[in-house]
Amino acid sequence: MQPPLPHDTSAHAKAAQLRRLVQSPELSFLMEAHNGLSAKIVEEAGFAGVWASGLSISAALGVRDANEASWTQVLEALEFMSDATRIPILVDGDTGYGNFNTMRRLVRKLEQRGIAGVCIEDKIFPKTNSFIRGTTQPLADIDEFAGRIKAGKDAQTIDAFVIVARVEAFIAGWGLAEALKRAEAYRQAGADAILIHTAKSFPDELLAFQREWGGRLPVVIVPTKCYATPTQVFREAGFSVVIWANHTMRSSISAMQQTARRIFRDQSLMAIEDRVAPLAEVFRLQGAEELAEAERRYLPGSPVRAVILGAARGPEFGEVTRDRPKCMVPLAGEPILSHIVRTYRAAGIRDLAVVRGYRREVIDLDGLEYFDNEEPETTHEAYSLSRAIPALEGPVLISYGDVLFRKYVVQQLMDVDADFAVMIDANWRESRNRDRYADFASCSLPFSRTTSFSEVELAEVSNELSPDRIHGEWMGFLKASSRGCTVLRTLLAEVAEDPEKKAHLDMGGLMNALIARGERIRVIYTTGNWLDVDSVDDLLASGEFA
Ligand code: SPV
Ligand code: MG
Repeated sequence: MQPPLPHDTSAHAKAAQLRRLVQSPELSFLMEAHNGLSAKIVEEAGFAGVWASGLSISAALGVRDANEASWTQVLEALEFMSDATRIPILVDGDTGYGNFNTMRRLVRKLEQRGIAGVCIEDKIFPKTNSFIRGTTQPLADIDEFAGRIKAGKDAQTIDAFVIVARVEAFIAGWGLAEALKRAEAYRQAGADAILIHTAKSFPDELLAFQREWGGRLPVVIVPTKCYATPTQVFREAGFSVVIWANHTMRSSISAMQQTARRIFRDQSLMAIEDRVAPLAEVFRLQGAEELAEAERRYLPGSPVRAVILGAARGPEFGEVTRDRPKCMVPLAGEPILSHIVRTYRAAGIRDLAVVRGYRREVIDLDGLEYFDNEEPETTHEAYSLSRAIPALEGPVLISYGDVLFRKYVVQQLMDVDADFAVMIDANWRESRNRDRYADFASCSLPFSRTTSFSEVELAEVSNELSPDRIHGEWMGFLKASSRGCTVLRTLLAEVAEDPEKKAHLDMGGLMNALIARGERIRVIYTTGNWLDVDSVDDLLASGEFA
């Protein structure tokens, strides 16, 4: 199971988290990443930390793992990775990019970018990857390297920042005694952990080191070549951290090669489209939704969004709605929903979301955002609206997929400065005479020439109000401000969790619940200019709206 992501993403919290991983008696795993995207993918996969691999970062930049990318260029990549994630990053700091002095500066710069720790290896700048002629690579002088470790520890300002000393004795073809001697010197210099590396396909060197080392400091390994060794072997040997060091980079190489070759050969995208991540996934990983919400919050005159409830079948239409929801019933050659969308757009609202339910695949109008109620037959309107909680970042207008209206209705609601507002048709007797279903409204004041300009509030919405309490008919619009949306989201989240409300609460009930919680719903009285398409008669009468 994936552990919850940490809330605190400060450099201090990330360093403390990495320190816990390194020091815990359990075996932990760090997964390689080389840019913001791969780091995010590693985090989403459930890893508790990232290995910012020098090999992978340089490969992604198209250069060799031989310090061809300058350390400030690496720092740039790290900054994106750190910004994209909440889990700690252990950086492959190569040799520390020089001597004790570059190491000091590196540690400071890493801390500033929210990096949790750095691993440096006892080689000489510029270094080469350990798997390229490792035995020909000179090792650093022990005391000089110990000085690099000590300088790094003295430079860190975040107590928990982790410095791992990487011992390359096995890589360079030296034996166990040299590896142990070096590890001990680095421990005395203040290292927080030892990384012992091997280029062999069997973990013998690692296990031998671990036995002799005797747990003087936690030990980190990079079993790239020992891929056939069961992880349980490492766990039982008491290693602290396993680094899977280059596998997002290598998998991306395979995927990119296949895709590029295929498109080159086919001169077409046909065979590839279903094999690559959809664009929507790219946008999700980039956090496009958060930006859209922030725009609503911060841009002046933040655009109003409309959420249209289109989940209902409308059984009163019989055969007409056997294969489509009510909002897709044609009217003057176009679905009702198209007319509604056009009216909203004419009123200046371009950001439109629809909650689909019954036969949802039929609703496919372009340019709309869709949310789905997967249980339309057994749930009611408030639950449908709860499916669109991510869209409820105010100001938002909520309306039905079967209510036609003139654009001035929208404009009036947009102009109201209140957390919640509704339009109430004062001409309610007509509905009552026609004996059709109507949501009647009781308000703080009845409609009159003077009240229509004063602050009237909604008291209750119900189909069963006694006539003496009715002041009008609710027209099916609810406007919520940014704050109103916050309240609404909380209420709707409760609805989604409550089987009774999920099954039975309609929009009228939702508004009554808001009122019961002390929320005030402003009333705007009007007469006519809207139509609830409830029957074939209504459908005929709706011609004038089309
Ligand atoms: C890296 O990932 O860049 C490493 C590990 O340093 S290794 O490639 O195994 O040397
Ligand atoms: Mg490296």
